[in-house]
Order: sequence, then structure tokens, then C-alpha cells
Amino acid sequence: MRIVILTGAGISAESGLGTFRDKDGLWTRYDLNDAATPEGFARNPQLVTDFYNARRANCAAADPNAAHHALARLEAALPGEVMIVTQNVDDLHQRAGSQAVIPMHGALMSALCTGCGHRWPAPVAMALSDLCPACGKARTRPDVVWFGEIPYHMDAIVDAVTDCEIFAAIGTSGQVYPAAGLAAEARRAGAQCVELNLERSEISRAFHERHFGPATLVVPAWVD
Ligand code: BV8
Repeated sequence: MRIVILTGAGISAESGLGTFRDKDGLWTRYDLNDAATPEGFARNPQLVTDFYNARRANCAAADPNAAHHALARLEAALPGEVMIVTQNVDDLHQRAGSQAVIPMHGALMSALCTGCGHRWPAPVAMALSDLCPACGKARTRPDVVWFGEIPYHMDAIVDAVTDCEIFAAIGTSGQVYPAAGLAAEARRAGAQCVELNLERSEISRAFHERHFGPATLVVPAWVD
């Protein structure tokens, strides 16, 4: 894979979806231990269901922005050579037309049965009483990776990151692992590393190049 691009909440900020750690970000309004851990879900499944239903409604009402569209143009111009690894659980990359997208933290628009492991398209408003279409049991949860859970597709991600010519990170604070460690892995493997972010992040020192500004400005400028 020639170009691997890690995206975080900052790429979707200008689409109106909240980030996590900026001023009035999601983790300033919700305790992540209550809203984004298996223990939190076990303690209060309704609070977690409501939290994700609110985000899913926001996501359904949002549109991809110029940064998402620029990445889709890049992939169309370089077929088979561009992969997006997104920390985001929104579907804005896919709706902008990007095909090679690995949602390492899962997807808001997907539901998961904790009984049989079946996945299906989530209704915008999920209910704990929703029955799994495969096993018929009411054991539904959001199909997202919570803190303490293992991100999806890690082998494929590490293979791509350690074999790319260019590694870019867009709109991430670099505070959540293992995603935040991918830049250093790419650099160690010899990739040219580029950071596109509103401001310095926890991982800025891992990059050879840094472009600061809103994603809808710096990403099209970098792509085009
Ligand atoms: C794991 C999905 C083991 C759900 C998310 C104790 C117990 C267990 C684990 C740990 C522990 N201590 C530490 C850990 C590891 C933990 C972790 O890293 N914790 C942190 C808090 C220290 N990680 C885990 O638990 C992970 N699993 O470790 O399993 C393992 C791993 C591998 C192999 C074997 C075993 C699982 C982590 C996944 C958690 N789920 N999300 C949901 O979305 O609700 S994480 C959550 O934060 C988001 O998904 C996001 O991915 C992540 C990072 O946030 P960012 O995307 O960076 O967003 P943030 O708001 O932080 O920053 C926004 C950035 O954008 C800023 O820099 C800002 O300047 C910029 N920006 C803003 N506006 C713009 C902009 N940029 C451009 N333009 C703009 N307009």
C-alpha cells in the first residue's frame, strides 16, 4: 500500500460531529468510563444506548466535508494505492466515496449481537429490546470498540502501515493507543510521515512534515 492515512475525529469536526477532547468535546460531557467501556455498558446499558443513538442521529444528519471528498479523489486517482485507517465510527469517508476504509474502532451504523456475534445495519435509534435477526435474542450492542477492547483488523493495519511509502495522520490528538502508535511504526519502517491537524498533537514529533489548519483547508491542499 503506497499511502496509508489515519483519520481521527478532527476530520469530521467541520461536518458538525463532535470531537472528543477539544473544548466541549464528547469526553468533556460524558465520562468515557460510563459511555465507552464494556463495564459501563454492563452497569447502565440504557445510558450507553442513548449516547450512541444521539451520535448516530448526528451522523445521519451530517454530510462528508471537503476533507473526506479530497481523500476520495486521492483514492480514485491512485486506484489500489490508498488506504484509510479511521479511528472514527462515523460513515463519512464511505459516503464521500472512499472504498478502502478500515474502521478500526467499529461503526456507529452497525449493530452487534453479544450472543451469536451477528452484525447488521443498526437502526438510527437502537433499543435494548431489539432482537438479533440471526438468533432472535435481545442481546444488541453498538458495534464499536470500547476502551479495553481490541481494535478491529489490527494485523491488516500493521501490515499496511509498515509497508507504505507515505503515512499521513489527519485530525487526531494521538492520545488513544494502539492507533496513536501507528505513526512511529510507519516512521520506523521508512515511510514519509505527514501530520495534518488543527494544532500540534501528542504524536507530532513522529512526523517529518506537519500542516496545521482546519482539515477542509489543509487536506484538499495536500491532496491536490
Ligand atoms: C486496547 C470508539 C488492548 C467508540 C474509541 C487501561 C485499560 C485498558 C486499556 C488501556 C488502559 N490505559 C490505556 C489503555 C489503552 C487505551 C487507551 O489508549 N486509552 C487512552 C485514553 C490512554 N486503548 C484501548 O483501550 C484500545 N484497546 O488497548 O486493547 C490491545 C490493543 C492491541 C492489541 C492487543 C490488545 C481501544 C481504544 C478504542 C476506544 N474507542 N472510539 C466511540 O467512538 O465512542 S476511542 C475515541 O478516541 C475515538 O474513537 C477516537 O478514535 C479516539 C481518539 O480521539 P481522536 O480521534 O484523536 O479525537 P480527539 O478529540 O482526541 O482529537 C481531535 C483532534 O482533531 C485534535 O488533535 C484536534 O486538534 C483536531 N481537530 C479538531 N478540529 C479539527 C481538527 N483537525 C483538523 N480540522 C479540524 N477542523
